[in-house]
Amino acid sequence: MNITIVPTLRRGNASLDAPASANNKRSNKMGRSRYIITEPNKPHFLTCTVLEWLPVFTRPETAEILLNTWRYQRENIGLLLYGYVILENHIHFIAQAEQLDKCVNSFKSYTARQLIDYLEANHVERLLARLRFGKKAHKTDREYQFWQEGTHAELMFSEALMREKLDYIHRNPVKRGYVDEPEHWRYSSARNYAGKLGLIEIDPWA
Ligand code: NI
Repeated sequence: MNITIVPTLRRGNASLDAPASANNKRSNKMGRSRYIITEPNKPHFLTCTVLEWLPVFTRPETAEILLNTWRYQRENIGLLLYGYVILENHIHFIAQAEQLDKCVNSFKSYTARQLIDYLEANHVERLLARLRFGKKAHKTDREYQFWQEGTHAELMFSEALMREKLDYIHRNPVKRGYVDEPEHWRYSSARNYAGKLGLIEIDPWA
């Protein structure tokens, strides 16, 4: 799993024209353009999407798996989690770590395994069939593909952008019409920022 940087701020960046690394060559061969997080210790806005936008996080138990994994990474590998939201088929979060790229990759692979285990144990056959069907043929190390490949990552290079993205994250469930106010959505850090108790602790951007 690579980290894809798609933001406007990267466009036209001269470093993108640098000689292709082995990794880039492989990506080009596969017809994808991919960029690695170039400043892996800085805060980034990240988006992970379930394969084919399948609605998996409609059950509290599945969202729990994500929350527990963030909790573990905060407590054990120094993840700074500034904000997050879980929607039924994708998540957004703003995070920082010494090696954020590795951190996100392990988040994705660990949660994918746990979520597949959950779906199997609960015989959610239709979802599993789609996740099995969507698996890329070249991925012989697994039976299912859970997350879409790559992770949308944007460097939070300014205070203003950080504020804007936190607000964007917290307003996601409102924009979708699920709730009237950001802090009415349990599965985001909106409550933490409103001075209420959130489902997990975060690292509020002061
Ligand atoms: Ni969204």
